[in-house]
Amino acid sequence: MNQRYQEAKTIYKKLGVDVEEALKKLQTFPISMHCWQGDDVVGFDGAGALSGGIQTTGNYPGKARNYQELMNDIDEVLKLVPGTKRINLHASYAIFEDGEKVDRNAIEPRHFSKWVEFAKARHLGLDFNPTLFSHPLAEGLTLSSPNKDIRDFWIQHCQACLRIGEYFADELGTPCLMNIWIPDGLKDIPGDRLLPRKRFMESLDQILSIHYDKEKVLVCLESKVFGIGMESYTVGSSEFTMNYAKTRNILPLMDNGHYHPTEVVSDKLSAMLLFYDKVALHVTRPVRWDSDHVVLFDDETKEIAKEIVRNDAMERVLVGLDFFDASINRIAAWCVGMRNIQKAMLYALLQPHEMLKNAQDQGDFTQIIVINEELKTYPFNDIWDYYCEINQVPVRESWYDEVKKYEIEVLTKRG
Ligand code: RNT
Ligand code: ZN
Repeated sequence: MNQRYQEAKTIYKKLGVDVEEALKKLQTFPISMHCWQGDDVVGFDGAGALSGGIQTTGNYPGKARNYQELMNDIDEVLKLVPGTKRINLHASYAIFEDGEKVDRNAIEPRHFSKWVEFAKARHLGLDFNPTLFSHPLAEGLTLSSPNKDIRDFWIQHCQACLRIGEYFADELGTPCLMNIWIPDGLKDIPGDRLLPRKRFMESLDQILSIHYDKEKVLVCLESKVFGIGMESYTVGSSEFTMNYAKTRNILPLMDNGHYHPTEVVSDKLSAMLLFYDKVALHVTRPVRWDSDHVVLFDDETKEIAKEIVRNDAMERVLVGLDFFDASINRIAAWCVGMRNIQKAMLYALLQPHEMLKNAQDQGDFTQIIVINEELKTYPFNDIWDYYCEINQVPVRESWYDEVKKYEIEVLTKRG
Protein backbone atom coordinates (compact mmCIF):
# COMPACT_ATOMS: atom_id res chain seq x y z
CA MET A 1 0.00 0.00 0.00
CA ASN A 2 2.65 2.43 1.08
CA GLN A 3 4.75 1.60 -1.94
CA ARG A 4 1.88 2.28 -4.32
CA TYR A 5 1.24 5.51 -2.50
CA GLN A 6 4.88 6.57 -2.76
CA GLU A 7 4.93 5.86 -6.48
CA ALA A 8 1.70 7.73 -7.06
CA LYS A 9 3.06 10.66 -5.10
CA THR A 10 6.08 10.84 -7.39
CA ILE A 11 3.89 10.73 -10.48
CA TYR A 12 1.71 13.59 -9.24
CA LYS A 13 4.77 15.55 -8.20
CA LYS A 14 5.94 15.66 -11.79
CA LEU A 15 2.82 17.69 -12.51
CA GLY A 16 3.61 19.97 -9.60
CA VAL A 17 0.96 18.46 -7.28
CA ASP A 18 1.86 18.15 -3.61
CA VAL A 19 0.00 15.04 -2.47
CA GLU A 20 0.76 15.39 1.21
CA GLU A 21 -0.54 18.91 1.22
CA ALA A 22 -3.70 17.67 -0.52
CA LEU A 23 -4.31 14.98 2.10
CA LYS A 24 -3.79 17.50 4.87
CA LYS A 25 -6.36 19.85 3.40
CA LEU A 26 -8.87 17.07 2.83
CA GLN A 27 -8.57 15.80 6.37
CA THR A 28 -10.16 18.86 7.96
CA PHE A 29 -12.70 19.70 5.27
CA PRO A 30 -16.13 19.00 6.79
CA ILE A 31 -18.92 17.21 4.97
CA SER A 32 -22.31 17.48 6.62
CA MET A 33 -24.08 14.15 6.47
CA HIS A 34 -27.88 14.37 6.25
CA CYS A 35 -29.64 12.28 8.87
CA TRP A 36 -32.66 11.70 6.61
CA GLN A 37 -31.14 9.02 4.37
CA GLY A 38 -31.53 6.60 7.28
CA ASP A 39 -35.32 6.63 7.52
CA ASP A 40 -36.63 7.94 4.20
CA VAL A 41 -37.15 11.50 5.55
CA VAL A 42 -39.76 10.30 8.04
CA GLY A 43 -38.45 11.80 11.31
CA PHE A 44 -39.71 11.06 14.80
CA ASP A 45 -42.48 13.59 15.33
CA GLY A 46 -45.11 11.59 13.48
CA ALA A 47 -46.65 14.79 12.15
CA GLY A 48 -47.51 13.40 8.71
CA ALA A 49 -46.47 11.35 5.69
CA LEU A 50 -43.70 12.74 3.51
CA SER A 51 -45.01 15.73 1.60
CA GLY A 52 -43.62 18.90 0.07
CA GLY A 53 -43.12 17.66 -3.47
CA ILE A 54 -40.21 15.41 -2.56
CA GLN A 55 -40.37 11.65 -2.77
CA THR A 56 -38.55 8.58 -1.52
CA THR A 57 -39.06 5.46 -3.56
CA GLY A 58 -38.31 1.86 -2.69
CA ASN A 59 -38.98 -0.27 0.36
CA TYR A 60 -35.70 -1.96 1.14
CA PRO A 61 -36.05 -3.52 4.60
CA GLY A 62 -34.40 -2.26 7.74
CA LYS A 63 -35.03 1.47 7.90
CA ALA A 64 -34.44 3.18 11.24
CA ARG A 65 -37.67 3.50 13.23
CA ASN A 66 -36.53 5.56 16.18
CA TYR A 67 -33.64 7.68 17.35
CA GLN A 68 -31.62 4.82 18.80
CA GLU A 69 -31.75 2.94 15.52
CA LEU A 70 -30.93 6.03 13.49
CA MET A 71 -27.98 6.87 15.73
CA ASN A 72 -26.68 3.29 15.50
CA ASP A 73 -26.95 3.45 11.73
CA ILE A 74 -25.14 6.78 11.60
CA ASP A 75 -22.40 5.30 13.77
CA GLU A 76 -22.02 2.49 11.28
CA VAL A 77 -21.53 4.97 8.45
CA LEU A 78 -19.08 7.08 10.44
CA LYS A 79 -16.87 4.03 10.84
CA LEU A 80 -16.71 3.50 7.10
CA VAL A 81 -16.11 6.99 5.77
CA PRO A 82 -12.82 8.89 6.07
CA GLY A 83 -12.44 12.58 6.85
CA THR A 84 -14.21 15.20 8.93
CA LYS A 85 -17.95 14.77 9.28
CA ARG A 86 -20.83 16.81 10.63
CA ILE A 87 -24.43 15.69 11.05
CA ASN A 88 -27.30 17.57 9.45
CA LEU A 89 -30.60 17.25 11.33
CA HIS A 90 -34.14 18.21 10.45
CA ALA A 91 -36.50 19.60 13.07
CA SER A 92 -38.74 16.58 12.57
CA TYR A 93 -36.01 14.53 14.28
CA ALA A 94 -36.82 16.06 17.67
CA ILE A 95 -36.73 13.46 20.41
CA PHE A 96 -39.79 13.38 22.65
CA GLU A 97 -39.78 11.31 25.78
CA ASP A 98 -42.17 10.18 28.47
CA GLY A 99 -45.15 10.59 26.20
CA GLU A 100 -44.44 14.27 25.70
CA LYS A 101 -45.44 15.69 22.36
CA VAL A 102 -45.26 19.28 21.22
CA ASP A 103 -46.08 20.71 17.85
CA ARG A 104 -43.36 22.07 15.58
CA ASN A 105 -43.86 25.69 16.64
CA ALA A 106 -43.04 24.77 20.24
CA ILE A 107 -39.93 22.62 19.93
CA GLU A 108 -37.08 23.53 22.22
CA PRO A 109 -33.38 22.83 22.52
CA ARG A 110 -34.06 20.14 25.12
CA HIS A 111 -35.78 18.03 22.45
CA PHE A 112 -32.39 17.78 20.80
CA SER A 113 -30.21 17.18 23.85
CA LYS A 114 -29.74 13.53 22.92
CA TRP A 115 -28.42 14.60 19.52
CA VAL A 116 -26.03 17.00 21.21
CA GLU A 117 -24.80 14.22 23.48
CA PHE A 118 -24.36 12.00 20.43
CA ALA A 119 -22.43 14.70 18.57
CA LYS A 120 -20.26 15.62 21.53
CA ALA A 121 -19.17 12.05 22.13
CA ARG A 122 -18.06 11.79 18.51
CA HIS A 123 -16.64 15.31 18.09
CA LEU A 124 -19.13 16.17 15.38
CA GLY A 125 -20.68 19.52 14.55
CA LEU A 126 -24.44 19.74 14.01
CA ASP A 127 -26.32 21.54 11.25
CA PHE A 128 -30.05 22.09 11.24
CA ASN A 129 -33.18 22.53 9.11
CA PRO A 130 -36.67 23.66 10.04
CA THR A 131 -39.18 21.12 8.67
CA LEU A 132 -41.93 22.85 6.69
CA PHE A 133 -43.42 19.72 5.14
CA SER A 134 -45.00 16.42 6.25
CA HIS A 135 -47.38 18.27 8.58
CA PRO A 136 -51.12 19.10 8.49
CA LEU A 137 -50.33 22.82 8.24
CA ALA A 138 -48.07 22.21 5.25
CA GLU A 139 -50.73 20.80 2.96
CA GLY A 140 -50.92 24.10 1.10
CA LEU A 141 -48.53 27.04 1.27
CA THR A 142 -46.45 27.57 4.44
CA LEU A 143 -44.48 30.79 4.94
CA SER A 144 -46.18 32.23 1.85
CA SER A 145 -49.68 31.18 2.86
CA PRO A 146 -52.53 33.69 2.55
CA ASN A 147 -53.65 32.43 5.97
CA LYS A 148 -51.92 34.44 8.70
CA ASP A 149 -52.33 31.72 11.32
CA ILE A 150 -50.51 29.24 9.11
CA ARG A 151 -47.75 31.73 8.35
CA ASP A 152 -47.40 32.54 12.03
CA PHE A 153 -47.16 28.88 12.96
CA TRP A 154 -44.25 28.37 10.56
CA ILE A 155 -42.60 31.65 11.56
CA GLN A 156 -42.66 30.42 15.15
CA HIS A 157 -41.26 27.09 14.01
CA CYS A 158 -38.34 28.71 12.23
CA GLN A 159 -37.66 30.98 15.19
CA ALA A 160 -37.65 27.93 17.45
CA CYS A 161 -35.12 26.40 15.07
CA LEU A 162 -32.86 29.46 15.32
CA ARG A 163 -32.75 28.94 19.08
CA ILE A 164 -32.00 25.26 18.62
CA GLY A 165 -29.24 26.06 16.13
CA GLU A 166 -27.70 28.47 18.61
CA TYR A 167 -27.88 25.79 21.29
CA PHE A 168 -26.01 23.37 19.00
CA ALA A 169 -23.31 25.97 18.37
CA ASP A 170 -22.97 26.77 22.07
CA GLU A 171 -22.74 23.14 23.08
CA LEU A 172 -20.45 21.98 20.31
CA GLY A 173 -18.28 25.05 19.78
CA THR A 174 -18.83 25.16 16.03
CA PRO A 175 -21.33 27.29 14.09
CA CYS A 176 -24.56 25.63 13.00
CA LEU A 177 -25.66 26.04 9.40
CA MET A 178 -29.44 26.44 9.48
CA ASN A 179 -31.06 25.93 6.12
CA ILE A 180 -34.56 27.17 5.37
CA TRP A 181 -36.30 25.40 2.53
CA ILE A 182 -40.02 25.68 1.89
CA PRO A 183 -41.92 23.52 -0.55
CA ASP A 184 -44.42 26.27 -1.42
CA GLY A 185 -45.60 26.21 -4.99
CA LEU A 186 -48.56 25.59 -7.29
CA LYS A 187 -49.54 22.77 -9.58
CA ASP A 188 -50.99 24.93 -12.28
CA ILE A 189 -50.72 28.40 -13.79
CA PRO A 190 -51.02 30.89 -10.93
CA GLY A 191 -53.48 33.74 -10.72
CA ASP A 192 -50.84 35.70 -8.85
CA ARG A 193 -47.14 35.13 -8.63
CA LEU A 194 -46.17 38.22 -6.70
CA LEU A 195 -48.10 38.08 -3.45
CA PRO A 196 -46.99 34.63 -2.27
CA ARG A 197 -43.39 35.73 -2.80
CA LYS A 198 -44.02 38.97 -0.96
CA ARG A 199 -45.54 37.08 1.95
CA PHE A 200 -42.58 34.68 1.97
CA MET A 201 -40.23 37.66 2.07
CA GLU A 202 -42.12 39.22 4.97
CA SER A 203 -42.28 35.94 6.87
CA LEU A 204 -38.53 35.48 6.50
CA ASP A 205 -37.94 39.03 7.71
CA GLN A 206 -40.02 38.30 10.75
CA ILE A 207 -38.14 35.05 11.46
CA LEU A 208 -34.80 36.82 11.25
CA SER A 209 -35.96 39.75 13.37
CA ILE A 210 -35.52 37.85 16.65
CA HIS A 211 -32.17 38.05 18.32
CA TYR A 212 -29.74 35.27 17.50
CA ASP A 213 -25.98 35.17 17.34
CA LYS A 214 -25.05 35.47 13.66
CA GLU A 215 -21.60 34.06 14.29
CA LYS A 216 -23.12 30.94 15.74
CA VAL A 217 -26.09 30.34 13.48
CA LEU A 218 -25.37 30.67 9.78
CA VAL A 219 -28.79 30.95 8.22
CA CYS A 220 -29.11 29.95 4.58
CA LEU A 221 -31.99 29.83 2.14
CA GLU A 222 -32.39 27.03 -0.40
CA SER A 223 -33.95 27.64 -3.80
CA LYS A 224 -35.80 25.19 -5.96
CA VAL A 225 -37.14 24.92 -9.47
CA PHE A 226 -40.21 22.74 -8.94
CA GLY A 227 -41.65 20.00 -6.78
CA ILE A 228 -43.88 17.02 -7.54
CA GLY A 229 -47.45 18.30 -7.67
CA MET A 230 -46.16 21.87 -7.76
CA GLU A 231 -44.78 21.96 -11.26
CA SER A 232 -45.95 25.38 -12.41
CA TYR A 233 -44.77 27.83 -9.79
CA THR A 234 -42.17 27.79 -7.02
CA VAL A 235 -42.31 30.59 -4.47
CA GLY A 236 -38.68 30.19 -3.36
CA SER A 237 -37.18 30.31 -6.83
CA SER A 238 -33.51 30.90 -7.52
CA GLU A 239 -33.95 34.63 -8.13
CA PHE A 240 -36.00 35.01 -4.97
CA THR A 241 -33.57 33.24 -2.69
CA MET A 242 -30.46 34.82 -4.14
CA ASN A 243 -31.78 38.35 -3.88
CA TYR A 244 -33.19 37.69 -0.45
CA ALA A 245 -29.97 36.19 0.86
CA LYS A 246 -27.88 39.01 -0.58
CA THR A 247 -30.00 41.82 0.83
CA ARG A 248 -30.46 40.24 4.28
CA ASN A 249 -26.88 39.16 4.65
CA ILE A 250 -27.61 35.45 4.99
CA LEU A 251 -26.19 32.60 2.89
CA PRO A 252 -27.61 31.16 -0.31
CA LEU A 253 -27.90 27.38 -0.58
CA MET A 254 -27.66 25.70 -3.97
CA ASP A 255 -28.90 22.13 -4.32
CA ASN A 256 -27.66 20.67 -7.60
CA GLY A 257 -31.01 18.95 -8.12
CA HIS A 258 -32.79 22.29 -8.13
CA TYR A 259 -31.97 23.61 -11.58
CA HIS A 260 -32.98 22.90 -15.12
CA PRO A 261 -31.20 19.82 -16.46
CA THR A 262 -28.52 21.57 -18.49
CA GLU A 263 -27.64 24.06 -15.75
CA VAL A 264 -24.78 23.04 -13.47
CA VAL A 265 -23.89 24.21 -9.99
CA SER A 266 -20.20 23.80 -10.84
CA ASP A 267 -20.57 26.72 -13.21
CA LYS A 268 -22.60 28.83 -10.79
CA LEU A 269 -20.23 28.58 -7.86
CA SER A 270 -17.55 31.03 -9.03
CA ALA A 271 -20.19 33.68 -9.73
CA MET A 272 -21.65 33.20 -6.26
CA LEU A 273 -18.23 33.35 -4.62
CA LEU A 274 -17.63 36.79 -6.08
CA PHE A 275 -20.65 38.15 -4.25
CA TYR A 276 -20.99 36.06 -1.10
CA ASP A 277 -18.51 35.40 1.66
CA LYS A 278 -19.92 31.90 2.16
CA VAL A 279 -22.09 29.64 0.02
CA ALA A 280 -23.84 26.44 1.13
CA LEU A 281 -24.39 23.42 -1.10
CA HIS A 282 -26.62 20.37 -1.11
CA VAL A 283 -24.79 17.80 -3.16
CA THR A 284 -27.18 15.29 -4.65
CA ARG A 285 -27.76 13.49 -7.98
CA PRO A 286 -30.75 14.44 -10.04
CA VAL A 287 -31.76 11.77 -12.57
CA ARG A 288 -34.13 13.47 -15.03
CA TRP A 289 -35.65 15.44 -12.17
CA ASP A 290 -34.84 16.34 -8.56
CA SER A 291 -34.79 12.63 -7.76
CA ASP A 292 -32.20 12.74 -4.96
CA HIS A 293 -30.28 9.67 -6.09
CA VAL A 294 -27.12 8.65 -4.23
CA VAL A 295 -24.12 10.88 -5.02
CA LEU A 296 -21.66 9.26 -7.43
CA PHE A 297 -18.03 9.94 -8.26
CA ASP A 298 -19.27 11.42 -11.49
CA ASP A 299 -18.18 14.34 -13.63
CA GLU A 300 -20.41 16.98 -12.09
CA THR A 301 -19.54 16.02 -8.52
CA LYS A 302 -15.86 16.24 -9.44
CA GLU A 303 -16.40 19.54 -11.20
CA ILE A 304 -18.15 21.02 -8.14
CA ALA A 305 -15.25 19.85 -5.99
CA LYS A 306 -12.74 21.35 -8.43
CA GLU A 307 -14.47 24.71 -8.21
CA ILE A 308 -14.30 24.64 -4.42
CA VAL A 309 -10.60 23.81 -4.47
CA ARG A 310 -9.32 25.93 -7.31
CA ASN A 311 -11.14 29.03 -6.15
CA ASP A 312 -9.48 28.58 -2.78
CA ALA A 313 -12.92 28.31 -1.21
CA MET A 314 -12.67 25.31 1.10
CA GLU A 315 -13.51 27.57 4.02
CA ARG A 316 -16.23 29.43 2.17
CA VAL A 317 -18.26 26.60 0.70
CA LEU A 318 -20.25 24.59 3.23
CA VAL A 319 -20.96 21.18 1.79
CA GLY A 320 -23.85 18.97 2.87
CA LEU A 321 -25.34 15.95 1.18
CA ASP A 322 -29.01 15.59 0.31
CA PHE A 323 -30.30 12.32 -1.11
CA PHE A 324 -32.67 9.61 -0.03
CA ASP A 325 -32.78 6.21 -1.61
CA ALA A 326 -35.04 3.57 -0.08
CA SER A 327 -34.46 0.98 -2.79
CA ILE A 328 -31.05 -0.21 -1.59
CA ASN A 329 -29.43 -0.78 1.79
CA ARG A 330 -29.71 2.69 3.31
CA ILE A 331 -26.40 2.50 5.12
CA ALA A 332 -24.65 1.50 1.91
CA ALA A 333 -26.37 4.41 0.17
CA TRP A 334 -24.98 6.81 2.79
CA CYS A 335 -21.49 5.28 2.54
CA VAL A 336 -21.41 5.41 -1.25
CA GLY A 337 -22.45 9.07 -1.26
CA MET A 338 -20.16 10.09 1.60
CA ARG A 339 -17.16 8.26 0.22
CA ASN A 340 -17.80 9.72 -3.21
CA ILE A 341 -17.90 13.33 -2.08
CA GLN A 342 -14.64 12.71 -0.21
CA LYS A 343 -13.18 11.13 -3.33
CA ALA A 344 -14.29 14.05 -5.45
CA MET A 345 -12.63 16.49 -3.06
CA LEU A 346 -9.43 14.46 -3.12
CA TYR A 347 -9.55 14.27 -6.90
CA ALA A 348 -9.93 18.04 -7.02
CA LEU A 349 -7.08 18.57 -4.59
CA LEU A 350 -4.82 16.51 -6.86
CA GLN A 351 -5.23 18.72 -9.93
CA PRO A 352 -2.50 21.03 -11.20
CA HIS A 353 -4.76 24.06 -10.94
CA GLU A 354 -2.03 26.68 -11.42
CA MET A 355 -0.83 25.02 -14.61
CA LEU A 356 -4.35 24.84 -16.00
CA LYS A 357 -5.10 28.46 -15.13
CA ASN A 358 -1.90 29.64 -16.79
CA ALA A 359 -2.59 27.56 -19.87
CA GLN A 360 -6.02 29.17 -20.14
CA ASP A 361 -4.66 32.69 -19.82
CA GLN A 362 -2.05 31.97 -22.46
CA GLY A 363 -4.73 30.65 -24.77
CA ASP A 364 -3.26 27.15 -24.68
CA PHE A 365 -6.52 25.23 -24.68
CA THR A 366 -4.87 22.14 -26.13
CA GLN A 367 -2.77 21.79 -23.00
CA ILE A 368 -5.91 21.96 -20.85
CA ILE A 369 -7.75 19.17 -22.63
CA VAL A 370 -4.60 17.02 -22.80
CA ILE A 371 -3.83 17.32 -19.09
CA ASN A 372 -7.48 16.98 -18.03
CA GLU A 373 -7.85 13.76 -19.98
CA GLU A 374 -4.53 12.24 -18.94
CA LEU A 375 -5.31 13.00 -15.31
CA LYS A 376 -8.27 10.65 -15.52
CA THR A 377 -5.94 7.65 -15.56
CA TYR A 378 -3.48 8.95 -13.00
CA PRO A 379 -3.01 6.64 -9.96
CA PHE A 380 -5.64 8.50 -7.98
CA ASN A 381 -6.90 5.25 -6.48
CA ASP A 382 -3.55 4.59 -4.78
CA ILE A 383 -3.83 7.87 -2.96
CA TRP A 384 -7.49 7.32 -2.09
CA ASP A 385 -6.70 3.87 -0.69
CA TYR A 386 -3.87 5.31 1.36
CA TYR A 387 -6.17 8.03 2.68
CA CYS A 388 -8.71 5.43 3.78
CA GLU A 389 -5.95 3.46 5.43
CA ILE A 390 -4.55 6.34 7.45
CA ASN A 391 -8.10 7.21 8.46
CA GLN A 392 -8.57 3.64 9.64
CA VAL A 393 -11.59 3.01 7.47
CA PRO A 394 -11.95 0.07 5.09
CA VAL A 395 -10.11 0.23 1.78
CA ARG A 396 -12.03 -0.15 -1.49
CA GLU A 397 -15.24 -2.22 -1.34
CA SER A 398 -14.29 -4.00 1.87
CA TRP A 399 -16.54 -1.52 3.71
CA TYR A 400 -19.49 -3.29 2.16
CA ASP A 401 -18.65 -6.48 4.08
CA GLU A 402 -19.21 -4.50 7.27
CA VAL A 403 -22.54 -3.23 6.01
CA LYS A 404 -23.66 -6.73 5.04
CA LYS A 405 -22.72 -8.00 8.47
CA TYR A 406 -24.68 -5.16 10.07
CA GLU A 407 -27.60 -5.93 7.80
CA ILE A 408 -27.73 -9.53 8.96
CA GLU A 409 -27.12 -8.78 12.60
CA VAL A 410 -29.20 -5.62 12.97
CA LEU A 411 -31.29 -4.49 10.01
CA THR A 412 -33.06 -7.75 9.21
CA LYS A 413 -34.19 -7.96 12.83
CA ARG A 414 -36.17 -4.75 12.48
CA GLY A 415 -39.86 -5.29 11.87
C1 RNT B 1 -36.04 19.48 -1.23
C2 RNT B 1 -34.78 20.09 -0.71
C3 RNT B 1 -34.52 19.90 0.76
C4 RNT B 1 -34.88 18.53 1.27
C5 RNT B 1 -34.43 18.25 2.68
C6 RNT B 1 -35.04 17.02 3.24
O1 RNT B 1 -36.12 19.49 -2.59
O2 RNT B 1 -33.70 19.61 -1.46
O3 RNT B 1 -33.22 20.23 1.03
O4 RNT B 1 -34.38 17.53 0.44
O5 RNT B 1 -34.67 19.35 3.46
ZN1 ZN C 1 -31.75 20.11 -0.77
